[in-house]
This record gives sequence, structure tokens and C-alpha cells, in this order.
Amino acid sequence: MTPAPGRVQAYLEEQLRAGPLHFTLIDPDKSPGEKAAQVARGAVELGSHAILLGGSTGISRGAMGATAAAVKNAVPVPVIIFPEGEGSVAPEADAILFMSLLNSRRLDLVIRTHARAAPAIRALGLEAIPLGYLIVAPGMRVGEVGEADAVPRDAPEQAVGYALAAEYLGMRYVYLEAGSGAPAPVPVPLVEAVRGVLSIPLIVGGGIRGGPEARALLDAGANILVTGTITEEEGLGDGFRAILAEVRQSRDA
Ligand code: 1GP
Repeated sequence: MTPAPGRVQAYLEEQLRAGPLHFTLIDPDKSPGEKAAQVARGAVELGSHAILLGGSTGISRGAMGATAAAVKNAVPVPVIIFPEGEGSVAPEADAILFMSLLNSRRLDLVIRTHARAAPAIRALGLEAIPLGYLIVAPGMRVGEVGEADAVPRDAPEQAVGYALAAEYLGMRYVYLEAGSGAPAPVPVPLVEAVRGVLSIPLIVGGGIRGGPEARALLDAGANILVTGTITEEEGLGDGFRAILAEVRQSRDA
């Protein structure tokens, strides 16, 4: 029997019926506790639909938990852990992206860490969101640490294979990641090719720095845009607002 999607997945499915979404990624290491809560509050006021917590390597469960609690207290949208390992499993969040790094050469990032973490996730009652995570060149730090065979930017057929495999394995989302701080987002033709074959929602992140990039990715069929660096570097300024405006425009269309 397939388990019914949890509360956060049900919320996202409902929201996705009305159009694309935006998630704000906050690194609890760089913005702990109240600082993260403040960023989250502003982002949600501007229209962001969920807060992802993660980004740095080596974050402790205590630090992740404290920040998740502060953010949860501040915003009415889901607070979702974007994990980097077992230390990221904090029950204070609403859910955790249960993500397999599909094109990693490290078996622990494909499945073994998951096997170690799954019993704790179950015991804590944390909602696990099954997700296939695919690194596209340049991949930046996550590509290096994750020892990914990054999908070349001109090889959409490779991304299509991985994305379809993720769907056939029962994953509920596919995330195309160019890497945090990437000089350019995932290429439009690659997003179009994956969207063309996939039935599940497509998340795209890495290197989205303004309205035009957001518009191009939305037109290519991205269902959820993730941004992190822009708020770290520019706060909730014009660039961030322009991205949210494009998402809103697609929802209103
Ligand atoms: C990183 O996709 C996210 O995992 C966000 O990337 O920091 O470049 O916005 P940026």
C-alpha cells in the first residue's frame, strides 16, 4: 500500500494546482535562530511558499532544531529541512526532503545515509518528502562535496534519464540543481526537456538572481523555484522581489 502523502506534501500539491511556487533557502549556519526567522518572515510576506533550511556542511542537530523552531514560530508556511546528512534530522521542522543525490559517486548520498536516518525520521514523526536530486554543471560546492558526475549543461538527455528514473522509483519530486551561487541557472532547454517527460513536480535551483531568469525557468516548465544566495547577499531587495513577482504572475495567469 502506498502511504498517503503527509501534511506538507498535501499542502504543496494543493498550492501547485494554482501555479508555480517559490521556496526560500536559508542557511542556519549563516543565519541562525531569530536572524533566519526575520528573513523567513520577510520572504513569506513577499509571497514565498515555504522555507528550506540547509546549505552548509556539518550543521548540528541542535543548531538546525533551534533555527527550525524560530522560523516555524515566525511564518505560517511549511519549514522543510534541506539535509546534508544525519545531523540535519530535527523534529522541530515540518518535513525533510528525503533526497537521493542521483548522480553522486558516493553510495552514502544515494541511499546509505538514508537507511541510517530513516528510523530516526520515523520515530520523530518527521514527514519525509521523497525527492530525486540531480546536479547539473557547474554544480558548485554541492557538486564537489557530493562527488557528482554533474549533468553537462548541453546534455538534456542525461537529465531526462535521471528524472524519469526518479519518477519510476516512486519519488514525488525532481530537483535540478546548478549549485548554490552558480553563475547561471540550469539551462532552459534542459528544464524544458525534463518537464516534457515528467509527471511529478520539477524543482529548479542554483544561480537564480533576478526576474528574467525566473521568468525563463517558469516558461520552461519549472514548478518550484528555489533561491538562497540572493537573500544572503542582497536581502529582500529588488532582485528577490522581481523573482517573486514572476512567480505571482504565473499563478495569476
Ligand atoms: C542551492 O538551489 C539552491 O541548493 C539555491 O541556489 O543559492 O544560487 O540561490 P542559490
